[in-house]
Amino acid sequence: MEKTVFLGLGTNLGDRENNLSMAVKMIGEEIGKVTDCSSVYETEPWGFRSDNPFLNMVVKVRTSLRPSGLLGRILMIEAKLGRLRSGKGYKSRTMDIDILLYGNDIIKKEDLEIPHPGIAVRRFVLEPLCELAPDMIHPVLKVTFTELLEKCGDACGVSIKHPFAVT
Ligand code: PH2
Ligand code: MG
Ligand code: MG
Repeated sequence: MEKTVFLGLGTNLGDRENNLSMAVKMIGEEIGKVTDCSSVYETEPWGFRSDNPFLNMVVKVRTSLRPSGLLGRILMIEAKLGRLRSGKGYKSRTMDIDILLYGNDIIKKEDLEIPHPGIAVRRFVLEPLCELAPDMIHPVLKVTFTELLEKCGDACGVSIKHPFAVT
């Protein structure tokens, strides 16, 4: 059975624009049909200190992968794009792909929590997500993403940069 999933993409190392283009291309090849893309946003690092600002965006995908298989493909794409994982805490990275939503499913496992627990407190997720799904109800919090954005106290800078161009 196919599911509609929303993925959050973030990059603050290397050629950020190319990292996003490659990630969206690989998502289309490895995960499923990309049916919608938000604009690209330039965002201040949230939750850690870095001189490298992020580019963030959200994509909507139809996939027949189960959540564990989806996570496996995501980790593979991140690695192919040069993601190095080390130690604890947030680090600058070439590519981070987070599963924000998997249909309306609620999943709580050691290695995977869906909806992504950070959605409501991260403006860099809510702004692009509201472009694609403003009226969708958060499966756990039971309010729309627009309402979550209006109530979001996150003061980290988020500015829309340009539409995402499929290359
Ligand atoms: N991702 C994080 C931590 N902080 N800040 C911004 N602006 N964008 C991100 O994608 C991001 C972050 C953890 O994955
Ligand atoms: Mg993340
Ligand atoms: Mg991640």
